[in-house]
Amino acid sequence: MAAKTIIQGVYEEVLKRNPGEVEFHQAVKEVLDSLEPVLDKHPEYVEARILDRIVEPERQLMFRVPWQDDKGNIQVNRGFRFEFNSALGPYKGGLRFHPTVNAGILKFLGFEQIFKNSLTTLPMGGGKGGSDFDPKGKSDNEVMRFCQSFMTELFRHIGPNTDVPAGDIGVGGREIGFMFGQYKRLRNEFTGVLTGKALNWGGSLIRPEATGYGCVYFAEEMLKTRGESFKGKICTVSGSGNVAQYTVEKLNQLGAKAVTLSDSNGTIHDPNGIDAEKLAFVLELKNIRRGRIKEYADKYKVQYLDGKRPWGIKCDCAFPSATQNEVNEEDAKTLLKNGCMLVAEGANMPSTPEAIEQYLEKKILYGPAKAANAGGVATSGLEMSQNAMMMSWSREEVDKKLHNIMIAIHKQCFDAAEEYGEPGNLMMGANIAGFVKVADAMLDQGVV
Ligand code: NDP
Ligand code: 2IT
Repeated sequence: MAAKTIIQGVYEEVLKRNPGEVEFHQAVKEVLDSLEPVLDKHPEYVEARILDRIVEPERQLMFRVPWQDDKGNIQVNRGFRFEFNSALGPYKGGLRFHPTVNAGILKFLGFEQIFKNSLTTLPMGGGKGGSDFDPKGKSDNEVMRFCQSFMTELFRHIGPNTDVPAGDIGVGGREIGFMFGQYKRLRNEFTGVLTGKALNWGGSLIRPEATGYGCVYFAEEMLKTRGESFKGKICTVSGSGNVAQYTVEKLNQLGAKAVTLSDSNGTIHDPNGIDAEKLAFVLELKNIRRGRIKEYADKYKVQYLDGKRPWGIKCDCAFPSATQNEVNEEDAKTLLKNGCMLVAEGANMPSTPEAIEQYLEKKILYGPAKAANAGGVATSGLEMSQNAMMMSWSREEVDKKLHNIMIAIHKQCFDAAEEYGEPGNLMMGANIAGFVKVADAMLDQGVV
């Protein structure tokens, strides 16, 4: 059977088995569509039905999370963990707490995580979890009670050699702390079961910075292929959370000028650049006071675009770092019209398929999420290594390892794109290089 027909068959089965899970369908389609030349070269993958197996999570957990709010009312949320693939190592991937979380969202994220983790060069399988709990507007005590209840079920399914969760949207240092405390209490064991921990109880230096720094390191490699650098480049960044914050910091360090940040309410545009001092204000605003980005516009007297995303602002490079499908076809056309020459994805699947088509057609530099934002999980892998050795590396050591990993990821994507006849197409390169490593491990391990 022709590779195209096989891929079509697997995709139709995914649609049938996972009705309504549109984000999952989207993530699967992008990967499958890249694999035609791989199946042509590797009939053994078809024989072993690797595609049919890889789109089905190894295990799916869904559970009730009851907790009591500050007024004494009982609240009920839903908890999930999708343990997608363990061919390369323990399941690894973040937890997302956001009201839009459902099975389809977490399956898209868990599926992406398999290939992303494969690209990191470290031994990690893929998984993702979370809850439809909304941390916005909740007190620290409410967040703690929720996290304790969530972990009271999750603890029996995870472990340092089984499944190692971390943060994602709505889950940062505070939430990881509460969940770690409850895990330790239930197991009577101090182990590296979560990553993104604080420094004084097993965390790794640079983990908070890693996704943003890594994304900029990756983009720097992309620029080098065209003899360019970040010096003087105007950059737009969306989001104002963990990934966005450290993307801006690294852009500043490399001589670029970051001019936007956003949240779900709107965008700020600071043509003079978000310098170190203004960024410190953003960190305090977002990580401690947990306020809205509009306050930046009020404080620094810059433009606030109510209800808008940053893609209408003229830039050389764009860093979508908020959420999935935040750049659509129209946005992509606007970016291109305004001369944007690079898009590097800090968020997971931030560009719609139609937006990606625009980037590829115009042959701008496009760094797909599973490669560009892999620095976060890679540094989680480094945190796991340090925990296993009961040692901690210096800031410089971790940063150097992260930087080298991002260079290696770029090389894998670049080389795979060449090898499979799509030079310069890092999306195909990422999908292929990420897939081949997992597929080979699955072949080695038999029908499991
Ligand atoms: P945070 O919770 O720290 O920040 C999320 C930011 O994105 C906030 O500014 C938030 O605004 C905005 N946002 C979230 N959802 C929406 C939405 N539906 N519409 C508009 N804005 C939205 O999360 P992170 O920075 O950790 O994550 C951002 C992205 O990066 C996600 O796609 C995540 O999966 C991805 N990622 C994260 C990694 C990590 O290590 N943390 C690693 C790799 C990828 P508001 O406060 O208004 O909700
Ligand atoms: O999407 C991601 O890669 C993350 N949220 C980080 C996962 C991790 O295990 O560090």
